[in-house]
Amino acid sequence: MSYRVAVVGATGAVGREMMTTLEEVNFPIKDIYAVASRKSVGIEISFGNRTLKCVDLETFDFTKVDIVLMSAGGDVSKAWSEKIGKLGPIVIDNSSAWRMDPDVPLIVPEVNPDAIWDCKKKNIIANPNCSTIQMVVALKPLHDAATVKRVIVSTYQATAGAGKEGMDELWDQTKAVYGMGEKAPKKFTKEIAFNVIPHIDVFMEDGQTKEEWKMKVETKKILDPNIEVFATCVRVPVFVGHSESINVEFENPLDEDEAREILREAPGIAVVDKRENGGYVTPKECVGEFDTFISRLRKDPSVKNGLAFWCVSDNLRKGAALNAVQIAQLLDERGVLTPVDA
Ligand code: 11C
Repeated sequence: MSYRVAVVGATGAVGREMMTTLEEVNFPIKDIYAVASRKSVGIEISFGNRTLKCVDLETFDFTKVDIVLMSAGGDVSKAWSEKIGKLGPIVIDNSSAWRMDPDVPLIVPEVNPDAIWDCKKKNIIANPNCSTIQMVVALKPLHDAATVKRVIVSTYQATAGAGKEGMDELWDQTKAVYGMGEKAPKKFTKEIAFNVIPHIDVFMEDGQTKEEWKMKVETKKILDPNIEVFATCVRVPVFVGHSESINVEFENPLDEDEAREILREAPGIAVVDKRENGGYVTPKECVGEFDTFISRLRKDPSVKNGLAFWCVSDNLRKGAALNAVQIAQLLDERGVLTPVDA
């Protein structure tokens, strides 16, 4: 029982993680193709102990695959995903192009797996924004226990969220301090090395940024439209791993010890919360991990039924590639797709 898979955008930071993750979770693969834009044709990509050569998106025959993992940006996805879906395969798209389309499910497998069947409308499934994914993984079991009313979140987002160019800019500017690199900002609006920037994605009319808006509307679509979310999204000089400080107001009382136990039992979550020096997780420690880590869980006495916690996750893994691969696993588990050799 196996599937034919294409990764579109295979040379990018997330595309490469998709390859690594498919291999690590031992996804049942019959054939795998690395697909990219024409300028990347021939570039070699590792898949386990094999080396794949990138093939051209423009000429690739999508009828020969069952699943397409797409991480090539919103414009490429808008131009290609619907066309590919009409040819038969299911596209799992990592961009923001389709997330708010009512005919496209937006899925985090630990949170709303039953939405998977809605993919039949367009043969597209949207992968949420990285900062939303880790937050809803943490909120879901707490929402089931005490009904989340309102969330105030401040993010500390790694440069990997802006792709390889974002990480390169942090590296170059760090070296520039020692006279060995380029200092002028290119990808970010201000210097990111030894700095923080309270701005991710474009500004909207009401003063929030699109990243902040995404955290609100995506949480409503994935978890519950009644939840109010107010976000402040900040870029920090970290290579990989997004952190979030989250304050939650619940409808019903939820004791902090009970919440800790609920989170310990929940899928995709690891609680590291020792209330001592170093008894919490930082982004450096979450790199390459599959779990979303919860630390610093405590009562927020400033509101009725309030809790606060620290949430860290690898934005290239659970925030992107891993969640996409878990959606592919869900397609398999729920029998949405027929394996080629069934
Ligand atoms: C960042 N969260 O850290 C963004 C990257 O909508 O998929 C992902 C943007 C998206 O810059």
